[in-house]
Amino acid sequence: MKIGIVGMPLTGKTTLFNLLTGQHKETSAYSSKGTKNIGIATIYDQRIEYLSSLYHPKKTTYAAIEFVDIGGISPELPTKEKVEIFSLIQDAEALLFVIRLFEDPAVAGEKDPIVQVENLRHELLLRDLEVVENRLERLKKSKKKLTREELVEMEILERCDQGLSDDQFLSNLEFSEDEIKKISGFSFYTPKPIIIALNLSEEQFRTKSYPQKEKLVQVVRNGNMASLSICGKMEMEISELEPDERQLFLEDLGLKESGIERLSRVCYKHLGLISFFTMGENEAKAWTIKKGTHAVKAAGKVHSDIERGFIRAEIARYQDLITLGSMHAIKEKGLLKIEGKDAIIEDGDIINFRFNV
Ligand SMILES: Nc1nc2c(ncn2[C@@H]2O[C@H](COP(=O)(O)OP(=O)(O)OP(=O)(O)O)[C@@H](O)[C@H]2O)c(=O)[nH]1
Ligand SMILES: [Mg+2]
Repeated sequence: MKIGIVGMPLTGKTTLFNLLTGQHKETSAYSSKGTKNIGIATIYDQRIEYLSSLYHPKKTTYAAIEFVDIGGISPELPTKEKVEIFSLIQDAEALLFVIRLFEDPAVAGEKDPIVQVENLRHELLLRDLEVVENRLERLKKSKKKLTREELVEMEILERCDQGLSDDQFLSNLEFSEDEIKKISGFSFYTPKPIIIALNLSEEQFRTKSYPQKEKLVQVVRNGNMASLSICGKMEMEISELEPDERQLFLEDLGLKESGIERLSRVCYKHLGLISFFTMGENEAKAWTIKKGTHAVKAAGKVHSDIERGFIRAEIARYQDLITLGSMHAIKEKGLLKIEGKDAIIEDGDIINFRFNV
């Protein structure tokens, strides 16, 4: 799973990227333009920690999301540069908008959060519109008679064109699964799910009050987005503390976890992702799948051989393990489920796949 970090210049994108991935890329009060940073963020999960404490495997592996941090997008940039910057996140499955609310006279940049969101939306929309119109023009000008396939494509693109021209994201339009497949090759930006990180000052974070709050709630709701508040500066300070100091600091703020842990979890959830776990002497591991995935496909995540030679999945519920304390007890109580290929995997399932190749 890959998420692109998008925002206008100097909103705190690279700062957040560093916090998410544990890297130390340069941040500055001057715009970074065309840089691209790639890194992996761990999805912290108490459950895998518990599994690990129970069985002491040699290795514990958390679920992970890849983040790509790109240069700021400002309306003044030449179109060619904007296209180049966006192309760095063309293959991302979702977008994280970093919207700045903190004020800092030393750091230039757009202050109005609604203007920032609208700007980003507008740029994404334009990118898709350009692609749609170019393709439509080529089809219409074609000297050859259009094939049936091309006629179908044209009809879908006409609807895209209409929607985008009406300021609608493609995610807001209705397409059948088949139609989505037909246009997936264009790698459009506006069907991607969006998560908004509101980068607040410490004061705004503590008081939960900041400019345009109600309007932002509305924008998030209307666009089917997810949003959360964070404070980049404070997160930096938190990340530099020792673990027990960190806990005290968070408790003082009335929080259970850091904003970065929250952010990675919100992304996970908004994308409809869940985790299942595998346990062995060597490794306790969290695997990421979409909600609704069948057992045999989940097996394929672990190894293609296991998918191919799938016999059955032995599934324990995480909650039963918490209650009963061991896999042995779960078996004794008859709570270990034996499932076939089509079983739907639930969040927190602990799975042992039986296979034969
Ligand atoms: N006061 C304050 N400053 C911040 C915060 N987050 C980032 N900054 C500062 O803002 C400046 C820009 O931060 P970056 O993380 O580089 O921002 P960016 O969005 O990656 O910038 P570009 O890539 O140039 O568009 C730096 O000087 C940061 O120290 C914050 O939450 N509060
Ligand atoms: Mg940056």
